[in-house]
Amino acid sequence: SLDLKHTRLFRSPSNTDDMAEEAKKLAGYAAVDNHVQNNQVVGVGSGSTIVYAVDRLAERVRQEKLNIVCVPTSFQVSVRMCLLSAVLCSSSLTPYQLDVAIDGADEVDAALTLIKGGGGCLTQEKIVASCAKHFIVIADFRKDSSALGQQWKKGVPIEVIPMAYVPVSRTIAKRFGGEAVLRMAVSKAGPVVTDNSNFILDWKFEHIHNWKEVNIAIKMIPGVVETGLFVGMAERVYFGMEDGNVGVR
Ligand code: ABF
Repeated sequence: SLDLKHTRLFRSPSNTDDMAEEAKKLAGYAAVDNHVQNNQVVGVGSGSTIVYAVDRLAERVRQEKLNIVCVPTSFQVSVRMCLLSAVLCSSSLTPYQLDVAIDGADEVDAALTLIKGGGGCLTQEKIVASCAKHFIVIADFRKDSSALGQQWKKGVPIEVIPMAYVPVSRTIAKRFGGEAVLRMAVSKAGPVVTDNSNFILDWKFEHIHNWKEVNIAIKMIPGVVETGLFVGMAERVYFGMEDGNVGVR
């Protein structure tokens, strides 16, 4: 079997400090060990934290000969999962009812409301999370906040149909304040295009909102595909902490 443990294949760039990497691993392993059993359909998100959960899932599949169907939301994760353990990956939500979905987040507040999409993926992740009996989130200590915006300063990602990004941006700023900025590719060659061929607006909000109400209101704006606000969806969040422990909320 391929030993990819020491590669940085699809892992976060080296600028993430080792403490955070270890914290991500703690959270990923804890979520898989506490929530994945044999004969399950498991949804898996994207990002760098989820890679550790994928590694642990693959390790358990091999060691315990688990029968798992994985529903990945990113090509990278499905490749890694297949390479590591030849887990059956379903490319679509044919198993519409998942037993558990595990995913990362950009920030988690006291009510377990999440900001997701900082990595450009949010819509398919929200769909997979919505189809799971249990949605489990994994994060390092830097994501653990008492209120959204406390640590994550890049705003709420909102996926929009490309032709509508200007009116959506203006409507959000007019109704809720702050500004919703079109996310540009690192090369500045043009806007970031999501896995669904849409654009992303990053809404830099100015104060705490009633996220349940705001999420619905933004979703209703014509042209909005999905918001990066996951309200009332996370059942449990595992935080890898700086001291080597795992916090659970
Ligand atoms: C995905 O990964 C996104 O929804 C979220 O923005 C990102 C978190 O990435 P990381 O785990 O690298 O912080 O779940």
